Amino acid sequence: ENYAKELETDVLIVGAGFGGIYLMHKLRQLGLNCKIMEAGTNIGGIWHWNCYPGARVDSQIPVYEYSLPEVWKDWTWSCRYPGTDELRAYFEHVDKKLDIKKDCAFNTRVVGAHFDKPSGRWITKTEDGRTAKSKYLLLALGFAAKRHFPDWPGMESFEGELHHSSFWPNEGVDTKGKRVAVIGTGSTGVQIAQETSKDAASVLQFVRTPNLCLPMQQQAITVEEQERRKQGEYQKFFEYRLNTFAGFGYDYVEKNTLEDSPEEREKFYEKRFEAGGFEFWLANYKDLLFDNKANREAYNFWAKKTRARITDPAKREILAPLEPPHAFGTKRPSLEQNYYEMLDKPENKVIDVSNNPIEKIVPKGIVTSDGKLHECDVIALATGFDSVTGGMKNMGLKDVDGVELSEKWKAGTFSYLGMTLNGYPNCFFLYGAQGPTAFSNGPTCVEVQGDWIVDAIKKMRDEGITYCEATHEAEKQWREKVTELSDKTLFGQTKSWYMGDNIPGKFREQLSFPGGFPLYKQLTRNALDRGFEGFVTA
Ligand code: NA7
Repeated sequence: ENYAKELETDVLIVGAGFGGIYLMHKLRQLGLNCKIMEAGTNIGGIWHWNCYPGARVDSQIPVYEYSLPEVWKDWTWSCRYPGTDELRAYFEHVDKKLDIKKDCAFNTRVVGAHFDKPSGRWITKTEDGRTAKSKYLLLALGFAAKRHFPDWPGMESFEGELHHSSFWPNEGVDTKGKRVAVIGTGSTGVQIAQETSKDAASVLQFVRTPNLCLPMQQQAITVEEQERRKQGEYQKFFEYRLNTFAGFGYDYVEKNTLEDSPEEREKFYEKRFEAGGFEFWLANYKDLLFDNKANREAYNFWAKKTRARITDPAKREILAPLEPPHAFGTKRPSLEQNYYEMLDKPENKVIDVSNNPIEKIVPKGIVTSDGKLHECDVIALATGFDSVTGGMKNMGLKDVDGVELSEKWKAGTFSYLGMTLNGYPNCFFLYGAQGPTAFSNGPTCVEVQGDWIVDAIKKMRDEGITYCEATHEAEKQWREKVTELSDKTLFGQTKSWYMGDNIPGKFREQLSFPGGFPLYKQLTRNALDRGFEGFVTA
């Protein structure tokens, strides 16, 4: 039935990751018939695709999982930051508990969708010519649904193996004794470099912007400890995470950086840094991301710590310069495990491509603009994604007037509440444009937005509303809100995927809602409580 040439359902969800699964589970409880279309061959979203060497989540458990007791009660992890295999096993557990797969059509790529006004139905088309009719269309694509491949000439001529991180072969790539080039220093590049260095002859790390990595402080966790924490502590923790700025298990402290003496500050930083994970980023002084002077203090501390780990002076200047490449935390820090010690080894190379960009790929390796050939056997493109908006712009979505979303968003993104669009009645999306997305923990974000979407659909049903469309006026105000909040922060100063800078030609703007969960929840709740404020309903 899921693969019928013409499928009819109350709710069609696109994407079977954290977001799509949550929506299906909650909407089934309302008695709605739901189907998921998923391009991959299994549930798991990004974890279905991510199998590059060392792939591991950068948010500690239990923050990176569903708060649903029927799921967490009998699931245990082996460590604070689980890797792909464990995350995939988690999704199998989720399926066992929530019975998701039976309503999924896998290998099903959506290539178009439009709202048919006369019938009040969304018509969704797949790559292989099937269609689905649904009352609601829900988009749960994740923020990284479209890969970014640089357009260097010669990629096909490379004699070795070349893969984008999110298309890494499931069976793996043999890197033993090979020269492995890693392009990119985001979380992905750092993990690939660390992992492949274990058996590679050498790692060549290409650095356009050094990542201001934080120590992961990976730790095993016993089943006993988790069972103990489940008695009361977990429930409170999940409630707490909904009320933190970024939906993690910690939050900024109610103090500005310069209020503390240099000694107190040093102690404070030391504690946060050594705790590992994002604490130094998200549980720092509250002005870290708002004030350049405060930020510089944090950067100086980070640089001191990191520089001490690199003995090679040239590498030290590239990876942890005295002058910050950008304000600390305005690009997502990667979590590292001995990354700096690994790169410091003489056999591994650090290649600065900030002013000497990669020009082409040739059979033997990578050529930079100074004409130098960097010979290698494997190339890992850890070059990221057309983040946040790329996925939705790339699936043939059309508004009620037949205008493509890619056209609507060409010179700036407009949404209302980061979940709805003018011209797209009865369509909702999550973990995407102008939601808390980039500044949030994924599972927290999909639960907050998922609950809102489910409540909106329930309200429509209870009030006999069959048509619900955001106004353009409401979109304009939401965009202003996002911009106004962002302008108070330091994010706009830095070139990053948060601002759309990583994709040549992409419109530069704040792509996510940077106001934190408490404010986001309040604003989105208001819209519902005030009777679909900002929407036209019928
Ligand atoms: P990211 O974080 O977007 O990182 C991509 C990296 O690739 C980044 O270091 C880029 O440098 C680099 N890049 C991109 N294009 C080029 C070119 N043309 N030349 C050299 N280097 C280039 O992607 P990830 O996959 O690591 O992580 C994505 C998110 O997934 C991450 O934030 C987590 O939330 C999970 P740049 O920094 O732009 O100079």
